[in-house]
Amino acid sequence: YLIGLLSDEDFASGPVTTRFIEEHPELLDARAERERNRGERLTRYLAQVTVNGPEPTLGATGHPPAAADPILPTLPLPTTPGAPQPPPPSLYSIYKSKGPEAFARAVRASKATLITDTTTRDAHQSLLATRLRTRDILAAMPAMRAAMPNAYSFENWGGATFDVAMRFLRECPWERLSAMREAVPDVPFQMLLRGANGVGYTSYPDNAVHKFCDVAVRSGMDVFRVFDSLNYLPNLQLGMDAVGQAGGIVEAALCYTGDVTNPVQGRYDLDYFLGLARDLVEHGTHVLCVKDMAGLLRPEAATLLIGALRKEFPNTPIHVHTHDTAGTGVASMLAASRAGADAVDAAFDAMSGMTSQPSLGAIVAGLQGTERDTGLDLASLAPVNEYWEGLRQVYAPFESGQLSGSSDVFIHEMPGGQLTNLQFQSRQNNLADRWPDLKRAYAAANRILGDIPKVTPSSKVCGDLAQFMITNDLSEQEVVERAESLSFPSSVVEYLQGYLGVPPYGFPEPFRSRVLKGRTLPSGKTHFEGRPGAELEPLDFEEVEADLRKRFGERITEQDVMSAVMYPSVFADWSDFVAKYGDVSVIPTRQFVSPMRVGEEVAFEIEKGKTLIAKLKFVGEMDDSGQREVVMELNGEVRTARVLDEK
Ligand code: 3PY
Ligand code: ZN
Repeated sequence: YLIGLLSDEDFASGPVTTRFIEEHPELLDARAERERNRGERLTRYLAQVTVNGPEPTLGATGHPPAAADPILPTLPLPTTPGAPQPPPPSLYSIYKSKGPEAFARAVRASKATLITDTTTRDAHQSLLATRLRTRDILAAMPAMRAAMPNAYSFENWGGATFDVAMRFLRECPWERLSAMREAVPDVPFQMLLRGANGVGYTSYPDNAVHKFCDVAVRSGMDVFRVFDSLNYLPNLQLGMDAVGQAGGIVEAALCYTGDVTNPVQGRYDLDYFLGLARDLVEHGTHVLCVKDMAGLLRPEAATLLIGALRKEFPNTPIHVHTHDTAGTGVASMLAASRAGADAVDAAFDAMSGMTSQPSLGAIVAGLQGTERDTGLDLASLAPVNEYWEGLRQVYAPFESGQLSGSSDVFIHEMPGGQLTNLQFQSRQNNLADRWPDLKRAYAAANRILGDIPKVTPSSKVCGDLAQFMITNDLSEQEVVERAESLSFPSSVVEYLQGYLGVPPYGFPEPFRSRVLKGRTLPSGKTHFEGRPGAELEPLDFEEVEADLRKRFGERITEQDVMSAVMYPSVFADWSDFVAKYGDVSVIPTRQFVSPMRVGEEVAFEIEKGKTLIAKLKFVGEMDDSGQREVVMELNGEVRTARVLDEK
């Protein structure tokens, strides 16, 4: 209670005497009451999971999490006397003291190939349906910091993590960001920003994207990888401007698709990518990223593309991102490094491979002793990797079931995250036998849509069309011929209406005209002419905040406002959940995803220095109203909850 009291405003600003406590016993009571309440709500959650399992939307399969806890990695921090020191100054301190341009110069000047570790964003998004929880990420952070003090960055936020945190994990994405920042005060953090789509799936008003970036920078984000799912320049420019004006490091990305060494029908050839890169550099990107979201950048293609970019942009840092879907990732990143890339993405070995990023250890070993040596030490990376190895087994309920790499990605071109997600969904819906058909339909859907880069959200359009074709047993030819009479998924119609922008080689005709026949936008036009976000009214954030306060109380923060702007109904649903169960992010993952057994005990910190120990004592028979009595001991006190058995 005393720790809590110290943060009480009256107490902190007033004269510090023990009489204060005597004079305000109600403060102690109020705090005790709040804690009791918090314990009560968390017990209710544990009881609910014990009777009904985790929320069905969490998507946990029947695979039980491993019984053993992962071994916490401990490595001496650079601040520990005698610990190995990174070569000063760190990239983070350069950025903070001299700005993004100085950061870019330092990256360009580095002989070492720099590494971005993606374990805490894209790797788990691709392998574990984005389900890594904050507490497990935080447990690795100090050791990651010690093992990789001169990383280009830790990619740990944005992309799907924002949505999934609230929607499924019932956590606050912003609290995750500040907690990570506190744990790692000196390595750049990186996020994935979907350009004009922010961290969502559709265009937001311009001021929403600007404000989001501003709040993100102030909350601890540094490098923003900005992409657009159609490589549509106006969308990209909006995201770049938003990051730049917020003071972040702009890393504009060209989304790689096709095969630059063997362009089909003259599309996605070297001229296309160089042209786009020129536009991004002219628009002032600090760093140029080649974003190979599906793992299509073969080693020869990396040599050609990165070599050409290096030659044309000698002063701009180049950062390469890939997925290891077919198993070519390490070879491609080594080729990219040789061709002049300054930084490449990798994931800790245990969280690498297949649809994730290539293995960090393999890349480090591959460059060891060369003039582009990463400077990372395999022995220091090992304890962190062991942690991820152990932890991944706790997340067994979220594995996609994929056992190996698969080179048919060069045919269907599905991005890493989507591939595992669709495979997972096929299994959940008992459609595993249709999975090969779905992949073929995806390739056909891409041709129908005009052969587009496929990444969130254009990849969803392609996936929705493929599923529509499978469900309705439609061939590629039938989809085009019968386009006027079919009721397509809304994402397909909206894509054709220009909601995502304009694809690189234009919209497919006559398919588009057929689908749009007789349809109009709210504006009365058949489709958007340019950047769709340009037609959206600016948001009034004060109004949004006032509305949220009315609905959810006074605790609404600036960050909450941005969460609600990005995902209004997800935010509302999450707030209702928190009101009912409290902050479940403190519960260890095993008990979060799987029922406790009678006699099992779990301990967790609800705040620094305050631990709760919950023990399951008894689960009763179902009564006439379908409820079960669940008896728990909470720090020795008996608590009883009645839970409706929904199974
Ligand atoms: C995302 O948008 O979340 C992606 O990971 C795209 O590659
Ligand atoms: Zn990716």
